[in-house]
Amino acid sequence: MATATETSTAPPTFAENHMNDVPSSLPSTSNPYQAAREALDRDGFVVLPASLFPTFDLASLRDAASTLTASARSGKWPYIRTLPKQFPPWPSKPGEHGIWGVQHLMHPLNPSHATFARSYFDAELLKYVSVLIGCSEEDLTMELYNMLVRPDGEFALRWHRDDIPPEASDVEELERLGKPGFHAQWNLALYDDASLVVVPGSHKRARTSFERSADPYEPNMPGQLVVKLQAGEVAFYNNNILHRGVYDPTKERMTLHGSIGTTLGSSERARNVLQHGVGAWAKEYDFEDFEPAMRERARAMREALVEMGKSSGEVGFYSKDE
Ligand SMILES: O=C(O)CCC(=O)C(=O)O
Repeated sequence: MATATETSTAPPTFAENHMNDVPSSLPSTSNPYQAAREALDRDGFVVLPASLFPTFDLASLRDAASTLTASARSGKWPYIRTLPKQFPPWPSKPGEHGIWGVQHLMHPLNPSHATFARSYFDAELLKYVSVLIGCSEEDLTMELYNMLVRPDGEFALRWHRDDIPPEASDVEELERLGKPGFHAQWNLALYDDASLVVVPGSHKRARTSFERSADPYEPNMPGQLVVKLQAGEVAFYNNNILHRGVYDPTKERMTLHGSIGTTLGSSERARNVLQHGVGAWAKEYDFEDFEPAMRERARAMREALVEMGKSSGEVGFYSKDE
């Protein structure tokens, strides 16, 4: 029989070892995918520890991200988000104010496209994505993979919901929020990152009168929470949660910003995805240099994106910039 001393010196169990990996927002259930979904449904965001994604190769991702960011800042990589513009379309040159994002990480013209694609089509990530969307892995659609970087000067994003304009009435907001999102969106931090600010729970309700009349850059929205990510952590968030970005131009930021959809909702997602221009190159992408299982997954998801492009016609831009 074990004595008290023996018990206290026994090696920690797996659960004890990983207790601090799990952010407090994750409910205690034995199924981690379901736990993530419950937290996302409840709070509108969920942070997953780096330990859940052992195949993410942070060193290679940082290398690839630094090279592409340098190319974007110098005007060589044309797919960028420029200051002071919050929404697409963005110009292809940084101009005098510089950039805050790099678009199309998986574009075949990027010499490191496969490094980024390996993290986007990662088997474990796709399992989370399919549970969070509520579809099977066969129904997943390739969407966007971009990167949010340290802005070249002072910059912040206004409070917004990605897919609901600020002019929407309470009724319109609630109607849209009541519909399924048909995609999952995430930030994967390559360096510690505290730029995303959310109002937890706001993905399930219309804006309060305070939120509605607040300054677009209100620094203290009631209930706001800064989503703090350590390098390697992944935050999934509902793109219609009330959120903004607050950036520190002196601190390195390279956060991969991805979304994956489902064939069950391609018409709803078409404008959101295609306005970023991914349709122009995705059909040329062959994934030849991938290992076979990943190649098959990537091809199927790419085909679903190409189909979405064919059936949606001209989608235009949903530009909320003044
Ligand atoms: O910087 C971030 O993490 C937020 C980005 C964002 O809100 C957006 O692109 O709409």
